[in-house]
Amino acid sequence: MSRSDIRYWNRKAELMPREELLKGQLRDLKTTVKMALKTAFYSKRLAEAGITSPEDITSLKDLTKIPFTTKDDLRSSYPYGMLAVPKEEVIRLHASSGTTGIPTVIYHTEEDIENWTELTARSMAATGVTRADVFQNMMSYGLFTGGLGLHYGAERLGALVIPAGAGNTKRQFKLMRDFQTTVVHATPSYLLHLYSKLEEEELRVSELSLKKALAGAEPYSENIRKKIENLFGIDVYNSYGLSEMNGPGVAFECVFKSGMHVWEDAFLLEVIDPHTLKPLYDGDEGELVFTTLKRSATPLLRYRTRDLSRVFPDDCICGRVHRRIERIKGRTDDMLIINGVNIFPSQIEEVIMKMPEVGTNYQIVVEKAGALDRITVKTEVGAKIFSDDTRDLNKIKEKIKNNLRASISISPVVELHEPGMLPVSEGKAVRVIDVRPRERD
Ligand code: DLL
Repeated sequence: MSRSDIRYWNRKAELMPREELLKGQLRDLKTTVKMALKTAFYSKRLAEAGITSPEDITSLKDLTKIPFTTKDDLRSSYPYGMLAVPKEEVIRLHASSGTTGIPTVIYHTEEDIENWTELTARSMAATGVTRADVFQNMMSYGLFTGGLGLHYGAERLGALVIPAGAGNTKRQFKLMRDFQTTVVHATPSYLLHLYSKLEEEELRVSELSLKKALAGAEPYSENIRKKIENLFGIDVYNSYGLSEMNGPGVAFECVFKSGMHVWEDAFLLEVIDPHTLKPLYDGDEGELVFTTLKRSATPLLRYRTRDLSRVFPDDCICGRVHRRIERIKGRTDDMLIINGVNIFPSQIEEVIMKMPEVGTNYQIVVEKAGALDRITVKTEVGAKIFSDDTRDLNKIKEKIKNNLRASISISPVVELHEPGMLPVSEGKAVRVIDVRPRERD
């Protein structure tokens, strides 16, 4: 990539000087506090912290006076406790269900949707998508934000949008071939699944016109990115977002693929230590916390994402003023403790996906074996390897085991599976199955 590959969607918003960005952030933070004070939830929560008017915020440093908001807060104010405008002004809601059953709901006014659309158009343009592209959206449409979120942005950009939705691999291939799709939007696990089905459909990559994939909604390692890029011969760009902050369009890679630019004119970014809750410096790893700056229907202040990352302290070659975050390492709640050793599933993925023998899908199972924890890493390997001598299979098993032991000090049981044998999901991949009894907590 070179400088000539850089495309800006909104030069003013993307290239403004840092001081101007910070000035705008303070102005919009005050507006957000003003809106938040209109909600049943925040009027009480902010008053407890001594904030009763936007004038109580005089600089960005005052942000730390504001209490954090969590997913539980959103749930406990279900359905309308966090709505800041009359219902008549709301034109859409999105909801995410999670595991507890009570959804978290985010409402949008017309202007909120307009702002979100601008952000997703800007994000896609940063990866080089143009009106000449055919964009096949393989994310699910509905309450989930992945489908509609980029759909609107892609239309704004002027691309030809195919609203395919998630799943139905056969139809996805047909659409890709018939309409010469150039850009797809999907979870990384679904992209790997697609590849594993190519052969079954008697298709070759060369028959497709694919150039790019925008991949997100779940964690994936750099090695998974490389794998997808090499298999399809395309560029893969990382896209991060969460339904509480609209959905996709919070942070996106540009053509340089060196971290994701957080659109800081729309989201105030903090990185905190998840234990002490103190803000950290750029470069330090911690939990991402966001405050909405441009949303009136559901303003959210200091929302704790549970996602772990860090801010790159240096500037990107693309010149955008918006700081970049590193690929998400995991969530504070998905760290596994295996016989006392702390590991994130992403570390296991990083090791196994580097190995050429390992196929496109894997799963981690954690269980009790007597007093100890037992971790089993199940991976698919190429069909050819399976038809070979079992001695070769054992060698691969040993190699995976040794690599995991050497780099992250775990000694798992390794199981090899034929391609297509491990479960795939249409939405976010379920990589870890932890069946240890709960009392370990
Ligand atoms: O997954 C929004 C989205 C849709 C993002 C499409 C990107 C593309 P939720 O369902 O609320 O929203 O899940 C949000 O997913 O807190 C992260 O833990 C995880 N996540 C999202 N994108 C990434 C990514 C959408 N690129 C949760 N890398 C977030 C790692 C991601 N994790």
